[in-house]
Amino acid sequence: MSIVRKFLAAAAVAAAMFAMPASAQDMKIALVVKALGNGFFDAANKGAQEAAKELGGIEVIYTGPTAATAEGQVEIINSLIAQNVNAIAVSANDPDALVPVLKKAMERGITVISWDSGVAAEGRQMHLNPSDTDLIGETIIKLAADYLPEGGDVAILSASSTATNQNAWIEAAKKILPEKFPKINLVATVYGDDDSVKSTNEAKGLIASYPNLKAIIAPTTVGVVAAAQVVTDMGLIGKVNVTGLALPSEFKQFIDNGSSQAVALWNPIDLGYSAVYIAHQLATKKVEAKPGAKISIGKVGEITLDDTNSAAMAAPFQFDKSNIEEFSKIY
Ligand code: RAM
Repeated sequence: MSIVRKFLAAAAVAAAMFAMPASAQDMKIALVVKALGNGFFDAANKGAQEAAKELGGIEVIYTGPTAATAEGQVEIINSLIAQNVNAIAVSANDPDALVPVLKKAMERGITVISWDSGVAAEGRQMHLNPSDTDLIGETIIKLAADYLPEGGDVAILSASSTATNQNAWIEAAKKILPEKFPKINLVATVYGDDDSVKSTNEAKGLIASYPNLKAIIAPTTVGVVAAAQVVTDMGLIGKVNVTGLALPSEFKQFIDNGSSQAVALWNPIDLGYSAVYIAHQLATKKVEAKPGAKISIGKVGEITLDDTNSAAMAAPFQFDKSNIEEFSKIY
């Protein structure tokens, strides 16, 4: 090949490189969830992919352990660091256990945020709550109290005992109980680990232990389905009302059959969209995570970080017979 030809060939390669599609320079944002196989996180991933498409040049890596454990997440985050991702957005199974590995990620220049279920402040740049913690705490009790005018025994069926989000909501719920809902008697809090089988067994255990139980409050989309199925199967519809936080597409059948009067949730698609949008803003240095910072979340709006570098998205919606059909088609 002549020198001129060689030069022309090299120039063609260089030109082709410049013309390469954005995907060749993709920013990699990992959406690490509590566990795979959870419809709530699948819906969040839908929003995450939407944000990636809208912003362009982003590959979202949707990942998580098979069971909702911190150890599983540590392993995954280590491998994401090795893959050189640009950002990690995690819904944590434990506020503290992930801190060392997330610190390591940040030291390597990886943007780290938590969303849905937070990590301690030293393990992330910011945290996105789906909604105000006190409001969710009050909402889950009110959902039960609204259908118990005479009051009575209720129990909580939670996710894992270390889940930051559920623990914060339960604490908020307990705080307002005596003052706002004096007739509601919280008899127990049990943990189903966002696992259907364990949640089913825990729901059965509550029914066996507390014969006067009037409501099971499950602030987890996995637990609430398990509890409603138990109430249905045991013929307890009308005796034990199941409520909490539920994904309308998974839960519609239990509003329809009367094992639940009403449940609540925020939009999980918007939550996943926001997590990726924020991670991108931080990773591209468009904004710095610090108290008072205003961060755009595209079509969802804007958040302002508080003094713990946290912010909340929007108020939860309530679903009952009047609207669950419509929402079940969306998420
Ligand atoms: C489960 C998870 C998640 C929580 C929802 C309400 O899917 O525990 O973290 O936000 O329920």
